[in-house]
Amino acid sequence: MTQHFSFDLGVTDGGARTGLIRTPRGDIRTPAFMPVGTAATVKAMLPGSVRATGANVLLGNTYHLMLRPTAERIDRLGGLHRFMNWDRPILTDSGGFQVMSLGELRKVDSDGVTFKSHIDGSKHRLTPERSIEIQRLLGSDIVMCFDECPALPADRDRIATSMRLSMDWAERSRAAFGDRPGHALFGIQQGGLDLDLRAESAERLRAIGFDGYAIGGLAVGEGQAAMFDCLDVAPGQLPQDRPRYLMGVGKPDDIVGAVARGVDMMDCVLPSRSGRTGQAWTRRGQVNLRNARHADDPRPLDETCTCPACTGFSRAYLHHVVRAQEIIGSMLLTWHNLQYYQDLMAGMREAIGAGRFATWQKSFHATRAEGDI
Ligand code: PRF
Ligand code: ZN
Repeated sequence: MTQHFSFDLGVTDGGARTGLIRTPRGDIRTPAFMPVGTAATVKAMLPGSVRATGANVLLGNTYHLMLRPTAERIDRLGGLHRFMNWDRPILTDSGGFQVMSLGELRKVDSDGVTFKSHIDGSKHRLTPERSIEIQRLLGSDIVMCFDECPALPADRDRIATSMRLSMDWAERSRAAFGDRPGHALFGIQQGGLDLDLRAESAERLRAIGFDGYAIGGLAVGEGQAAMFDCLDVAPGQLPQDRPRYLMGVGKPDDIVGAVARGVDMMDCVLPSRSGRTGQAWTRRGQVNLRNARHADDPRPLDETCTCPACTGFSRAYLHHVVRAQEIIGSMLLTWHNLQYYQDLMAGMREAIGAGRFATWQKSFHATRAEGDI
């Protein structure tokens, strides 16, 4: 196994690309979807089950883990991989975005962010240096720069100032990270929907130099059309030979559109979170299992899916356990949704590799119905 972090670009088909990220903890085939394990768990899933869906990298969160159980405690217990029993790569977000969502509870200055814990109201501070230190204590394989992500819509001045602050913080993140063979540091492009600001941000990041480049500041309320317009340009502003990671995206059709535009990695709480509310994503579209029309339906949720929910249970059973708020309802639907997302990524990797991504994309859209199916 390699002791270094590397990225090999594979096949390019239109804008879409396949690739291979190598890390000492295992390989990540791209395009990759990262299930979210915010609090050292992918909720309702055992690590082995997450692995069984085909996931080879998870996302963890600086913000949540620093508050509870704290980075120092996880370090004393042997690091996040051992703590949560996941031995493959973990990417950690830096906390900037999660702190931003606190609204009233936070205050930004040029050095960092002071905020109150959503758990007990206690006061905390994150700076680029502290965020990088926490991610090192966690044992993260892919560390994210500390950034600020403004909510959209926002005026251009506000977005420009925020982006320049994030670029200063990217420089400080790079210096704090130092040289750690086998571990990677990713920069995060900001700039809202303004392509000139995106270009300026990309230039700053390229000058600093990172192992990978994230596209931040999207999927924050601008809508899919505006996000795609930005993604028609933003990935091309980043280095061709490094992984590109679109943060916090998205619905299946967002993911397909992002891959078509040259994105290699994505993460989203959607498959796991919506699984816990009875929402399922299938090849034919979205299914709300709370709906009474499933009560007598003996068919599987998705007849082509290999997950335990689809091979062992009927829609009627899933409807029942969701309605009765049984824990197994969350377990089965989370598993199914994560399986669907991983199968989606595998299907895209195969199609891109075979040079038939455009055809694949047409059939993806043709098979799906809008709304609840
Ligand atoms: N920055 C960071 N994490 C993020 C984002 C960002 O802009 C987003 C935006 N969709 C999700 N997660 N650090
Ligand atoms: Zn399934």
